[in-house]
Amino acid sequence: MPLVEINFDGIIGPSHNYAGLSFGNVASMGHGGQVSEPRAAALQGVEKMRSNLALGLAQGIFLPHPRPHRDWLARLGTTIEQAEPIIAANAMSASPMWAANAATVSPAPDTADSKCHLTVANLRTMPHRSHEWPATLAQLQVAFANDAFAVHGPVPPTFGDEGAANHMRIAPRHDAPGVEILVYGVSGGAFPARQHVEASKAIARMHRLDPRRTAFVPQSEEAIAAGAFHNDVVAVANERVLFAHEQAFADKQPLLDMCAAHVPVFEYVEVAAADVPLEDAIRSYLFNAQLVTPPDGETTLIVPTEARETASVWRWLERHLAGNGPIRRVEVVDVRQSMANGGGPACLRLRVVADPATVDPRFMVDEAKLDRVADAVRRHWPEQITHDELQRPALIADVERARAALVETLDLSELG
Ligand code: SUG
Repeated sequence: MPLVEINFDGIIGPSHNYAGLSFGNVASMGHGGQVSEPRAAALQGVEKMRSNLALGLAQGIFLPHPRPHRDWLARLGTTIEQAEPIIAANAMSASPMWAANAATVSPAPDTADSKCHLTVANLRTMPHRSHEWPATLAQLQVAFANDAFAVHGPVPPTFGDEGAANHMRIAPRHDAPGVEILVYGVSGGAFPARQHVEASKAIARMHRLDPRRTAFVPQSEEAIAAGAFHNDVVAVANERVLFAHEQAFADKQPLLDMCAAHVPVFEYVEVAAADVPLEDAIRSYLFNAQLVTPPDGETTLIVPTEARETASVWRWLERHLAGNGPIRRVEVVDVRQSMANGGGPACLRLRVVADPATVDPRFMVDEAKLDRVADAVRRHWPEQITHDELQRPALIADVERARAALVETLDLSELG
């Protein structure tokens, strides 16, 4: 079976809430304290996966992590009942839903040993995300236990690594060698730079990438300052196409030259700030879209509803579709619950180029399995969570029971 791109979506967990935990993420900061809807959120995620299946794409899943994170609380010498509210919120976050931050993935055609390499992200910049990696690593080790993969532990926490949200790849096709692009932030602005170049370089070495086909590219300061806390808020790539905002990178020319040199069919699609201001791009998450190649070969951009509601963005997309640009189709998905925490369609998925037969089948989904996931969500996910009830014993019991039901449904008890 040939290598294909599989999108692994993080199932949105039963503790999904708005605690305003991510400094520099304008949606998280703006929605802190609001009432969340975990059930609706998870069903929106399931619907997104269904529309990907309908396009003919291969689809996988990752489990929500156990919440509250009792081990982390114990290492802080406290419990969910006794912790200060901010510590409790950090232990209750459903942030593993954003699977683009789970790991950095280098497909087999790019690596010296022809294995697909995955490095779990340490996510050390934000406290609520810094404790994700052990449970993520445990899932990666089960899902990708086959010899076709090499799964690595995190880069030491001295250097921040936020996974595939800062990684792109340009290749003639998914199954051909390509240029790997590792984007990093330079600190000094008002908001933290979450991806450090030292971490990106460590990953390139661990993944045995060819230095001639590896680019280390700084994010522009204005992008971070405007709220692009990850590169995937201002740029996305798929096969031969790089789609980015004019202000995404500090200096784009060396990157464009490297892509053109190694991938002659490379195409760069830039959105000018004069057409779509950076603020509109970030509010609408135009670039936090899934750019995919369905079996019919028509490059498709899967955008959130917010993109249709932002006049400058929708105008740009309509004009591009009417012209002869490389993006041939736009699909709109509703992931509003995740968007309010700064997570669009692309944040919710990790791309892995692999032969689906080499992946543990419990992590792959079809319509029937998604029906079972949706059923568990409808039966067990809380309808709403208010910010002041994150330590309420009945809610905590519901959240733990809900995840246990899903784990059983998916037959993944070793990750219980
Ligand atoms: O790390 N939001 C996430 C959103 C991650 C989006 N991922 C990508 N761009 N790939 C973050 O900032 C908000 C949690 C809260 O406020 O409760 C949060 O963690």
